[in-house]
Amino acid sequence: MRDLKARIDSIKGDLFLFFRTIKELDKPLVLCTEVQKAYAEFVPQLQHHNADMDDFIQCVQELIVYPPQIYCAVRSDIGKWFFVAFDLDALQYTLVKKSTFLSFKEQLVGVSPSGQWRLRLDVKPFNKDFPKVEDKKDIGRGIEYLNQHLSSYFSDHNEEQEHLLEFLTLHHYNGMQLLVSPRIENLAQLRQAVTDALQVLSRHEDETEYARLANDLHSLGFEPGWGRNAGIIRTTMGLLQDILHDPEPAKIEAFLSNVPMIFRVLIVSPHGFFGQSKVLGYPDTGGQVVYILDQVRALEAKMRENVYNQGLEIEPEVLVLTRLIPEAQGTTCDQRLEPIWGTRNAKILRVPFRNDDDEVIPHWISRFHIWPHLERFAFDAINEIKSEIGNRPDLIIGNYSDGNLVATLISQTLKVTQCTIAHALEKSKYLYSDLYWQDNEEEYHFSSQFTADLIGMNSADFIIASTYQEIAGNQSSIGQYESYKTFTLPGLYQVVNGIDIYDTKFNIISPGANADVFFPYTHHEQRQPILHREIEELLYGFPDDTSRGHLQDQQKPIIFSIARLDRVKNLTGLARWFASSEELRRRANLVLIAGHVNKEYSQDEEERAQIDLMHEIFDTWQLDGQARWLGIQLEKQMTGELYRYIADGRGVFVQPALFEAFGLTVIEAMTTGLPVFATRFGGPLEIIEPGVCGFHLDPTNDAQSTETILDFFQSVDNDPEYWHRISEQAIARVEERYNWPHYVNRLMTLAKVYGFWKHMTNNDREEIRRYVEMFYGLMYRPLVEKYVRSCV
Ligand code: UDP
Ligand code: LCN
Repeated sequence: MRDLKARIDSIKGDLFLFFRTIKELDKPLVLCTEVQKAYAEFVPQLQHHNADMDDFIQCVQELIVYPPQIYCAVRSDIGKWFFVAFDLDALQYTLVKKSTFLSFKEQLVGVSPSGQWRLRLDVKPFNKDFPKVEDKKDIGRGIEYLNQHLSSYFSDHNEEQEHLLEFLTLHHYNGMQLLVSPRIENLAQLRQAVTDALQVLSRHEDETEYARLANDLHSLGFEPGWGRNAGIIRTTMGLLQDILHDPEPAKIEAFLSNVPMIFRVLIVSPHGFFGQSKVLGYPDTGGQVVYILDQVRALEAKMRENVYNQGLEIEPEVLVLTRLIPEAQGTTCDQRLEPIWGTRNAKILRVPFRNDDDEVIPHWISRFHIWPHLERFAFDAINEIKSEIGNRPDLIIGNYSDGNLVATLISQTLKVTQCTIAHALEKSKYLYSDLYWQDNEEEYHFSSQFTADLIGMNSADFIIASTYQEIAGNQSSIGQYESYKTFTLPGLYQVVNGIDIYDTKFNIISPGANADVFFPYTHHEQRQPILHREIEELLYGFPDDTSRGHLQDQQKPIIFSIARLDRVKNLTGLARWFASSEELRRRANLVLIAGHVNKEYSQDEEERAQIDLMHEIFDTWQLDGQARWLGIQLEKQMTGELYRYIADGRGVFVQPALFEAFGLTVIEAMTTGLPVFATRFGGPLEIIEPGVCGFHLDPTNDAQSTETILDFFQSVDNDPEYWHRISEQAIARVEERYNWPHYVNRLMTLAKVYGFWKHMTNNDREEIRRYVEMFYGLMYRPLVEKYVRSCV
């Protein structure tokens, strides 16, 4: 605090001068971009340029201006915030508590800052004894800190090693004891048994099969699961011996990774049309579905490999739980069970939503409106899950706000390790969706969603993020999770500490693209020329009920984009950039795959508004000869070959979203070799190294976005190799960083390490569990009940 004060004191004079100009803006809420703009105009008035002042202004996130007071939210570093109240009359300032700042801010929606009782959520006290990441650069590498923590735990406490023994005797599969028999009752016995077992193993070649060793190991107290041959068993037992004597962090992780504990995984993703065909591009059905299906394939393969190496004859099971929709619109979403292609045993299990009269709800419900159905869905699903896999799962992975809430309810009921994946947190997608929640309640129900998010993230044993920015943003912008740290839903509750992004539960593992579908355009032997005629028909055909525009000049390269047609994806923005640049229209054609061309086919309000807008742009700018809009659902193989076909013609891919949480299309396009231009707001900022393997766009700046794309085409004119250089680097970048085998390797390790950690800290977690449960019962449930009543 003293440091902060000293910092402010050193710039106090200039700061008060600057705030006078802010006051003249006559706006109660001044956003950081506006602060910076006002500051740039103000700087020439300063007698001396003040670098400390520049730094301070850079950190200002927002100003709440009710003269003579200005309250200021300052993000001094990633995840580090403080709040200051300035009095322009008294020329004084004070550092204020978060809750004071939030209450002051609530004036913006007409709530008086004082004289009212407020409900405040604060999870900080519950987490004070748990390890934290220390350095901002390590945010998202929670497991490394946890391993260190476990290491010092084991070194200092015999008692904790007893936990390890207890943990090793816990593992069973369908009644079969694994790893350590309960006959080994204490640590001394375990240590001796390990030494004896290693002695036995030393007499065998690495390749000696487990069956030949089973009797000897059994007589020492060891059960199946240590490995399929002497070499693997020796490694795993050696790791255990090391841990019992000198528990180094890396060895703890390596040992736990070998423990057979995950045979059944439940993945939860309730909303949308979750299917394998004819669903992508619907309002709620995009990357999350693609991600989960690719994840399942890679996960099952990894689990099978693990089980094989552990010497066990167990068939791993993966179940994706989603909603059954009787009005399935030609998809398989009305089927209870659907095997997942490319797996041996993984399935989609669909459970319907039911109303209070126990009737199945037949129609699709947007993800923004499904909140009242989730509790019933979770408890109905528990029985169905048990009947499918005959037991409780060993790991539950929730996806998106709704899936994470359901995963919380199921995990807490069945007492299973819970992993949370957000995919996208809507709070950062929709500016000030927290403060103005009441204005958007009917359309979006953000109050339920953000409450569910807080419950999900605080219940999770570990959280997987796709990028660093998803958790913590960067030096100048806030992370998606970070935005849940301190905020207010005026009239409902204030969040003083909602989540700590330095928590060790955060881990970054980026997804990849399915390598069988998305591979470089140069891999000719793998390509499918058989699809080219259909692709040409798609690209150069005539308009009909599902398409608009007919490309006149087929020689031009294609500027391509594919996305759900929602406002934030901003495909209408891309159409506008293209339309308004004569030069771009002269050089390239535009092809968009998005939503529906015929509004009658859409049930989603936001999509319908975008359809109207897209037609308006086509009409106003007379785009039909140079742009083509396809409102179709493509099979994945076709999408992969389409990207490559466009790369053959030296086209490019543009992802123009106002915000993109991660951006699978960016990965897909890059891996096929298309130069990519993608939004700088969100995941693509991290995926793309600008000028090396692609380019960033500022979607709020039409002129600059058009310019960036145009510059590229001009550079290619000057040096045709330029396209190839970017293309090669894009392929290399994805190969190196975004792949599923790496992903599932890490996921399995996390599941085991955090599963073990959960076992160790079960009692200590009880308090936060109860707190979150209370929040669920007293906040979330009444919220959704109110919503149900308002619909009646
Ligand atoms: N997609 C598709 N057809 C469409 C729109 C999207 O096949 O009409 C696919 C796209 O190829 C990608 C996914 O859906 O695999 C979209 O993922 P992304 O992460 O880009 O965005 P999201 O829809 O998840 O926000
Ligand atoms: C949801 C999103 O909005 C995308 O940014 C992600 O790529 C996708 O999910 C998969 O995680």
